[in-house]
Formats: sequence, structure tokens, C-alpha cells
Amino acid sequence: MSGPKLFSDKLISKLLDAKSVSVLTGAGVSAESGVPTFRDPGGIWEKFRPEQLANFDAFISDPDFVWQWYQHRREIMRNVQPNDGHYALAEMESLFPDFNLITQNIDNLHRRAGSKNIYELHGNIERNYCISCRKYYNDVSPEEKQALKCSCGGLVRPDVVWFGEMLPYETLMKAEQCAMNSDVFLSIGTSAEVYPAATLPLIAKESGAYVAEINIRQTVITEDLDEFITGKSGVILKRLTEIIKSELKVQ
Ligand code: BV8
Ligand code: ZN
Repeated sequence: MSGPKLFSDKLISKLLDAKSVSVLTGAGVSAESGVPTFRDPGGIWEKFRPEQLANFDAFISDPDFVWQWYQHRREIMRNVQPNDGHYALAEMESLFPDFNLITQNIDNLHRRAGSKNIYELHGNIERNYCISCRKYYNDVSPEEKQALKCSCGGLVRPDVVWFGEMLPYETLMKAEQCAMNSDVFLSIGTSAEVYPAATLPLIAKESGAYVAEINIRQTVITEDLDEFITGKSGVILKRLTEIIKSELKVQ
């Protein structure tokens, strides 16, 4: 397999010896599908600040405005496809004895690419629930411009974690367990600026995992990790799975 050396032989050997591999993904994994990230130039937040939209008070003070922003993002996500990075991560589930995909993304692209074992730390934009009775409304038509009202009269909100809101407890606990038990942990396409998700690569590092980061630029946690791999996640992950598969065939 020719081509430029994208990552170290050490990462390959660590992956081949790994019993447990866990991955944290952020918006950068969906960038090559055409989904705008949050903090890159031209990212979603550029026009708005998180506190203006992705928080409960903004929703209560103007439900239709926040609802329309999510409808706009649902529209974007319905018109894009998973990219090579999503498909490579879906394939990794069958390459390692224990593989866990932890995502901050709410765009449902990992599921659409075939990943099964997904920890959705920040929820999923395809799900909505009533804030009064928690009844779920999951097949909302994109035409709904007004925030939905539940049969009980309550407001229906997207099933995503807003700033200032707790992450789903079970999911976060399991994600922390995965980080602690991983032999290799990959932090992919995330600026590692949002907590508590950003603690996971550091928990993995402290627990003895080999932690590599895949990103087009360094982040606030890069120097704390074992390896930084520069590049687009779609390109890197596709190549990584090709090498792992050819090594496993050899073994
Ligand atoms: C909580 C769902 C409190 C909604 C999201 C100060 C210090 C520490 C914490 C805080 C603080 N001030 C406030 C907080 C808490 C806050 C927080 O962390 N704020 C940050 C901004 C400082 N956290 C919270 O509020 C969390 N809740 O703490 O609760 C609490 C505690 C106890 C009791 C009660 C309450 C909730 C956080 C969840 C917020 N919800 N999303 C929605 O999406 O609408 S966060 C949002 O940011 C998305 O989920 C997104 O995934 C996430 C993180 O962003 P990234 O995914 O990293 O995306 P970003 O654009 O930043 O980066 C993209 C990266 O990809 C870049 O590095 C880029 O270089 C790279 N890239 C681009 N293209 C590619 C690429 N890489 C590879 N290939 C490419 N092609
Ligand atoms: Zn209700």
C-alpha cells in the first residue's frame, strides 16, 4: 500500500493488539458530508452564538425561532449522505473485539452509515419530546414551521442536549467507562471545547490508553495526547481501516 504515511506504525500495532477501542466524534466527522461544523469559519455558530439558540431559555422565550433553526438543520441533514469516515467507523465495529462509538453529533449520520453501538452524548435531531409529559414525536414533517404542541398541551422540543443541560446520565457513564477501559482511544473531528464530552480523551489517556487525535488542525488537547494525525477524517479513517483489514488478513 503506497501513499504518504498518514499515521505511525505504533498506532497500527496498538490497534491490532487492542481488546477495546473507543472513539469520540465531533462535527468535523460530518464536515465532508456538507454538514457545517460549529466553530469552523462558516460554521453554524458563526451567524448565532450557542446561547442564542441551543438553550432552554431561548426555546421558551421564542419556541418558533429555535424550532425553525432545528428544522433548518434537519433539512440540511436529510439532504446529505454519510461520508467515508462514517462508513469506516461503522466497519470498525466488526474489526475489533470491543468497539464503542461515542458521538457529540446529533445528525444521525453514524446510524445511517450502519453503526449500531452508538453513545449519543448530545441526543439526536431526528427525535423530539414533549417538555411536560415526555411523549416522543419522531417523524415531524419538515414543513412544520411552528413549534409543535403535544396532545397534553405541552411544548415539543428537539431531543438534543442544550447548553446548561445535563447529558443523558446512563450514556455519559457508559462513555466514561469506555474511555477508562479502552486500549486505544481516537478523538476525531472535535475541537474538544465542549464539556463534559471533551474530558473523555483525557480520561482515556489517564487510564493508560494510547490516544490519537484526527483533525485538520491541532486542538486544545493535542499536546496532552499520544499522536496527532493531520487530515480529513474521511480520508484518514478510510485508509486506517484498509490497513487494519489487510494486516488482519495477514495474521
Ligand atoms: C453542562 C447539541 C451543566 C445541541 C451541543 C466553561 C468551562 C467548562 C464548561 C463550561 C464552561 N462554560 C459553560 C460550560 C458548560 C458547557 C460547555 O462546555 N461550554 C463550552 C462551549 C465552554 N457545556 C454544557 O453546557 C453541557 N452541559 O455542562 O451542564 C450542568 C452540570 C451539572 C448540572 C446541570 C447542568 C452541554 C453541552 C452540550 C451542548 N450541546 N449540541 C445542538 O447541536 O444544537 S454542543 C455542540 O458542540 C455539538 O454537539 C458539537 O458536536 C459540540 C462540540 O463541537 P464539535 O463537535 O467539536 O464541533 P466544532 O465545530 O467545535 O469542531 C469541529 C472540529 O472538527 C474542529 O476541531 C475542526 O478542526 C475539525 N474538522 C473540521 N473539518 C474536519 C475536521 N476534522 C477532521 N476532518 C474534517 N474534514
Ligand atoms: Zn405532552
